[in-house]
Amino acid sequence: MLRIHAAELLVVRLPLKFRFETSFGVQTEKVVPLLVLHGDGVQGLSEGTMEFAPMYREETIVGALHLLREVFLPRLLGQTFANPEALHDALGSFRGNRMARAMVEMAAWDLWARMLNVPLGTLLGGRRNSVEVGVSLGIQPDEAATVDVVRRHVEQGYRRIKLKIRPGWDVQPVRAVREAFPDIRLTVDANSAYTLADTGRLRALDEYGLTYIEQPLAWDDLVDHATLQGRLRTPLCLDESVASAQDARKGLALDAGRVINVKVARVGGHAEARRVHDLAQAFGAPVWCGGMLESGVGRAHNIHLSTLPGFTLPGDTSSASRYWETDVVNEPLEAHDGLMPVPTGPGIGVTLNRDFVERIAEVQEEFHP
Ligand code: OSB
Ligand code: MG
Repeated sequence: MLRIHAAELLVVRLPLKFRFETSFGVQTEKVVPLLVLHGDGVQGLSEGTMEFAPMYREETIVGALHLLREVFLPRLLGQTFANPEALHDALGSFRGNRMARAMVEMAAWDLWARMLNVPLGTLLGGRRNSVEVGVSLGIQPDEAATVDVVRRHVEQGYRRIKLKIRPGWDVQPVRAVREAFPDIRLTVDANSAYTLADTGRLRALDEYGLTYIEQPLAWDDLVDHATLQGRLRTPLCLDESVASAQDARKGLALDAGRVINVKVARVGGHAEARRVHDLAQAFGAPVWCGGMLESGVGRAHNIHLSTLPGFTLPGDTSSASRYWETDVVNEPLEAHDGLMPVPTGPGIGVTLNRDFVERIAEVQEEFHP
């Protein structure tokens, strides 16, 4: 049984080691909300991946903090649940806000796995001890800088390079990178910056052997993606517009995309992420695990999810040291030759660096029944 005795909310601000530019803006730091659920002698950890401003999807950090403090945690504290799914069901009457609900659900999975003394990946049904990873590279000032940053990451062994693109910065970087590296697995991510009026521009990308084009059209669209897919040879990959297994089913049934980027928090947690994975497998569609510039807590969750067998394309969960001078967890999460080892301890297999986190915390609150 899963008994929730207490909870802690911590919010830290981490400077990013690189400037991350996408079609929706520039990021130089990350605000990371962390949740600790206290059970019987063990603690479960999770990280919120909603952002300061609703640029990727609609959820925000202040919105999530409000829901956790005033709505979700009061429903869970002092209660006992049969398993993480039963705990998640206790929040089932609430609409949307999947990233906020996922914070509770993911911490419950970590807590449950630690209680059972098994790695989370094993509990979810995964069987790998390392997962293949690539990198997501932000928009660079010019083509030379793009080729340069790609070269550095290819040399580190990353198994796929993803370039962020936007209208006016798409064919040029892709052509430059493809000329320099004819054989690498290459993809692009537009974060919803295009419309069907740009079909010609996107069709020009068909020449460069991309594994997929990620989320070219609106964040909440499936229908226009299906129209676009009918006009392109390159597979589309859905990210923003899949918030559930039902969305995945509709997207694949419509041929709105042929690949799915699974982000565990975007779909509301591990149980729903596994349903997206299972559904995609039934359609014969590959999935891969996306990232949201996570700290070590969210990164460890992503690694465990990626051990499921349908994750057949490299994910975005690259080495933590690429992002942070100091991480919030004690264990290094480092890929070698494009393979990220799965932490072997119980649960997500990482522990909070309390000294560091409490020293920099902008929010530190405790909750009791
Ligand atoms: O679209 O996959 C995305 C980061 C923030 C928001 C959206 C996305 C991303 C990334 C970075 O691509 C992936 C990572 O390195 O964690
Ligand atoms: Mg994306």
